[in-house]
Amino acid sequence: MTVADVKTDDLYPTRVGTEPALIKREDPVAWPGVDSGPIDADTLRSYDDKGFLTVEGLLTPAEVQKFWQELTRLSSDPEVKADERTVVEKSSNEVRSIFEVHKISEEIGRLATDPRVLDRARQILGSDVYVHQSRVNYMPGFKGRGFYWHSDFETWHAEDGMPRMRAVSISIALTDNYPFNGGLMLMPGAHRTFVSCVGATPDDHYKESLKEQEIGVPDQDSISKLAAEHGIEQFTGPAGSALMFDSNSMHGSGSNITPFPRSNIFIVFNSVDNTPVEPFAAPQPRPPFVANRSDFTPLSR
Ligand code: 6CS
Ligand code: FE
Repeated sequence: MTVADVKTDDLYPTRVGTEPALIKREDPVAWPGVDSGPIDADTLRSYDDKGFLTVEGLLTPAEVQKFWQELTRLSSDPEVKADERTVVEKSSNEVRSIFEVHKISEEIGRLATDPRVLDRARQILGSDVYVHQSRVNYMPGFKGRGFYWHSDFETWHAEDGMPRMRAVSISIALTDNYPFNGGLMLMPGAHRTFVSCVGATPDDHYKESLKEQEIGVPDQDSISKLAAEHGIEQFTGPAGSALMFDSNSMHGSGSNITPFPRSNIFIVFNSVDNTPVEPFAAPQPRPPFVANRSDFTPLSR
């Protein structure tokens, strides 16, 4: 990595070098600033340590049913299917994800300001927060393709211009998450290492990366090192449970060949003190439906 390629204010240079690199995280994980909330002290410490936490029964069965019906309505609406914010599976043309879903669906939008969700995000990020990105993932049965190992922050930094690791994602399961139907895998503690990737970002990269990411993907040697040091845990649990994970968690999921879909609602909260600047390693920013670059109004209950 030559010095010329790295922006002076870039703590996490990526996609600019010729060799991968492991860079020590400079940012806190659980940020100071919001002293109370639904997360107890032990759980917050564990989040800081592992980079993720789970919430059993975040949604009631009745709410799961309501959101499952909403997901079914969205995926069968031809207008939604034709929308540029909808990504279909490479192999089956079935709906894979719908982005900016908190704006498309009022029901799902209300989740972003639900105290059970919002207060947890504020507590972790230690500040007011806004939605950086939202999506529903369908991971349909039989043909649902997984997501190879990656750090979300690597993409949000390189392509969306997110300066620091001060964002948190919540993945709310609307179907039962089993080990065998593509449950998300994470490396506990790997969030304290930034894996700098090799390979320049192509123009309009998101059109490919949201189907199958190839640039900004960590090299096998780095993944092996992190897996050896931290191990791998898998998020499983009944519909209604939720996973909250740090923007730099190393995570991935296998494909789903079982008849059981693994569908979730995914909302990314960013601190209002961490709003995007110019991309750190991409020719142009990604479109607003993938990365909010204009509305940083603090969310309130
Ligand atoms: O590129 C992104 O922003 C999305 N890609 C993945 C695989 N996870 C995070 C995020 O939704
Ligand atoms: Fe991800």
